[in-house]
Amino acid sequence: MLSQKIEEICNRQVEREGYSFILYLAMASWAETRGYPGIARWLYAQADEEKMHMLKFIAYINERGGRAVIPTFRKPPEEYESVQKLFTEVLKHEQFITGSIHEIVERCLEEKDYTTHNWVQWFVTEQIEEESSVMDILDKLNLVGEKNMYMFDRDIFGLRSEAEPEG
Ligand code: OFO
Repeated sequence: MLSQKIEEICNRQVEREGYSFILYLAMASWAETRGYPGIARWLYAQADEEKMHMLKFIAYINERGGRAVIPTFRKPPEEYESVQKLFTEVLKHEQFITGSIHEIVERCLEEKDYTTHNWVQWFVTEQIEEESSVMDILDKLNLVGEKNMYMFDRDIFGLRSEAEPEG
């Protein structure tokens, strides 16, 4: 059974993972309309992963005797100045999510909830991977520069194969 404090912080994470989902959808849609199919594909796949993260939290809260609350989400930005700026925002957002997951870890230790502590380790590891893959993309972007966006887009297209919307 989850304590009220753990239930609350896990529900806060439902909102944050859900916002990550729609944030990356908004970014994907922006990239798609700017003629960057590779970047759009990467972001759609990323959005899909975020939806899965949100669902994991919902399932966990409900399985452990809590009640997952589905929140409303604020509207993500529609415009991005450049691909570099967009991926800088992705990295910032992932760093924020890492901090948020670490707060759950801390709360678990305070509450001596070793079950949730163990369960949330999957997210701790996932965040290491997510931050590092975005940092790799930013390194690559710095190398190719704004002028070679066609090449960059073609490159990133090959990184993800799943999650292209139908139609
Ligand atoms: Fe990007 O890992 Fe969830 O939010």
